[in-house]
Amino acid sequence: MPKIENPKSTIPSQLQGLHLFHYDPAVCAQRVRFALGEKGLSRGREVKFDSTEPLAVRGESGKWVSRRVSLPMKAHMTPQYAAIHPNMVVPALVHDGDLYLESMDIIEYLDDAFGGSRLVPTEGPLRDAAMARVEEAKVLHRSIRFVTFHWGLGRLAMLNPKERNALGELAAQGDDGEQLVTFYDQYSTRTIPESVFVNHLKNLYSAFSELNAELEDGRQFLMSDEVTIADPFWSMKINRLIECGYPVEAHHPTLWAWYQRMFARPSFQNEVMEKNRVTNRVFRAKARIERAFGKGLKQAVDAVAA
Ligand SMILES: N[C@@H](CCC(=O)N[C@@H](CS)C(=O)NCC(=O)O)C(=O)O
Repeated sequence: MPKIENPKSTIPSQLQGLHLFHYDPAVCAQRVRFALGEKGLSRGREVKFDSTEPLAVRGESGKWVSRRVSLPMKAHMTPQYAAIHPNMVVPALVHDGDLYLESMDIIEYLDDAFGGSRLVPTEGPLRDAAMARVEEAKVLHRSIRFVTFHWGLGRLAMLNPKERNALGELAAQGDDGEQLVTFYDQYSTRTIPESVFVNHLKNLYSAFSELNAELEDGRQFLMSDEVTIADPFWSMKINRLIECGYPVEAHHPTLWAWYQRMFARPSFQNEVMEKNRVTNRVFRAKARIERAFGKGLKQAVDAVAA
């Protein structure tokens, strides 16, 4: 997979072994951590994301160094992180000084570079089908952002004018490939019409219904009876939506059963949930309150389905 040539930051080239720039509750980082777990690689030392102390730059055998980039603290919107990832999103991976961006590319890279379960099928048609499912999931990531911000994070995710200015300035030097500037400008000034959020929810609902129908042939995982790269892409989305109150079991029962199989895997428990339990509980409690007031994601999904 293409490594990033000449990153602006001097940090990646100093790192030995595997280092993941990530945030525990971030869906895009969760799928990479799941993949690391499936490859038999576990979480090692925790260091500051921009630390170049002698101990912090060292690799650990069979482990990855955790470089936490706090999204609530806006650590991803700093010049230090923007020099590593010009889109200012997590995750980013460094292996022996080489930088890789984009969760799909990172998982493909890990799959080739390490042993453990094979995640990208080697057989042509199965590989193409799995990668098509991943591409579809990537496009729908925008919908996840709209839905989870609206029904999950709410006001907590709004940026004040000073933060929006700082983001705009940083984005002007990078490429803002994830369109953070426009999104945060509109989201923080409440200028996104309700219909836009509902349309994103409809996109997700119809994609989940399609997956649900496919799984009805009895396969254990999305592409076959083996886990592939497609499974973490979709299960992390569902995990986040469940946290926000999406009634998956009621609307997509076969997809729910598949999600349970994914959830039970040690790599899901250890690499995704282990340090995400507090956020998970907070999200779920908030969703319960909103549901009780008739304003939750549950009611919105029921309306989309009606
Ligand atoms: N296409 C990218 C998407 C990365 C992405 O959007 N990451 C989110 C977390 S899931 C992020 O860092 N968002 C920062 C923000 O919304 O401020 C990938 O798959 O790696």
